[in-house]
Amino acid sequence: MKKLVQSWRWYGPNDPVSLNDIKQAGATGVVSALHQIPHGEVWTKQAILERKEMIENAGLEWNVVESLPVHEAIKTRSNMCDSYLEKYRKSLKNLASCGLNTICYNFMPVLDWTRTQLDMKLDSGARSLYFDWVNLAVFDKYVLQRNEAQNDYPMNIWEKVDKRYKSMSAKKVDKLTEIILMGVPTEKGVSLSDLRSSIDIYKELGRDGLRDNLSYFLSSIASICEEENINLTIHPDDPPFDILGLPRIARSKEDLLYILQAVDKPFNGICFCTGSLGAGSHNNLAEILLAVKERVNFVHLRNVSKDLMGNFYESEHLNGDVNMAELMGILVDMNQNRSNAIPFRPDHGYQMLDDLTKETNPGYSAIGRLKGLAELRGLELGIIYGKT
Ligand code: DNO
Repeated sequence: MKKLVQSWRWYGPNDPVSLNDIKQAGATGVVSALHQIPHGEVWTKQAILERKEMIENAGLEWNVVESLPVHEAIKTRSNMCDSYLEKYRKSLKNLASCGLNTICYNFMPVLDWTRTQLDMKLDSGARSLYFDWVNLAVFDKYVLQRNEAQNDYPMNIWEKVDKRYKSMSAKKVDKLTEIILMGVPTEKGVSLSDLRSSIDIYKELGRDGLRDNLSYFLSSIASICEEENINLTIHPDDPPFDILGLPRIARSKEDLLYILQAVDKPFNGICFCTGSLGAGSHNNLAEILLAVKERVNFVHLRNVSKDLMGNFYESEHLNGDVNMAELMGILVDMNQNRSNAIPFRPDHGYQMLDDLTKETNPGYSAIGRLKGLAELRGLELGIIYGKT
């Protein structure tokens, strides 16, 4: 039976995890992006080929682009939208001409994935990423000082929020702020004032406006994607909720189906991220995967453990609220009907063993992901064995 393509995210030549490490971990595919190019600017063929050659010289294949970022002007459809769309189309064309056809993006307003702690210590001594609603509300009320914050959390949270804030040193509040405003590690984060003005813009736009802008984006790139045989995959919102007054439109089965139908063409696909969707108790992952499976062209496998308040930490790949064996069973079946095997990557991993003493990108140290990949690979093999 056909196997999924084991892949690994590589942030490029400055990533502390080397291409050789990736090879030793057993991945064959590399998921990478040109983080050095400012969001929205054209990825030239030369820059793409340079990265491609680096990866191929290590005996690996650049199989997925994650991400080709969508500029805020496109998300908000502001003045410069059409010129950024033109640039996006050029980048897509250049990528396709270099043989890169699976391209991931997200449509999250301003902030990409959001956590409130990057080094939560587990009993074993390993460290993981954590999202805590009380800390988010501390930031929202006391740092961002957003008026509407009061209405956006359950009433009974505020006593805890005030207490938590009072117990925090200024240094801790600064750290929390830095973590929330952090984007992709190799790119610069968002400033508080940018976040404030963006919140106003998105308030005006609302969820429906954002959905319209996503449809406009997809329609504007449809012909180039079709001509160039590109599979575009939207990454779900992480976490799958509106946060800080910013609307989010890729949080659930309904959202994903809406996106697929908005421009109902095969190029318009999904990056199925089990950790992002799994952080919402409103999501039944197997049901979602079965509903959108024809259009899933890239997969992130990660687990989460939620508590009753909806706080969650990123747990071991096979251990947590996400039933990984069930999902892997569906993926194995899906993969058999594809002409090209579906790529997956272990999305994040614990910081553990020797990586605890190293400078690593949060979620992207080597050993935790190596463990995740090994477990997932074994799970897939076991499922395949059971079917044959
Ligand atoms: C976090 C990642 C995201 C993802 C983007 C895709 O670890 O899963 O940053 O790459 O949202 O556009």
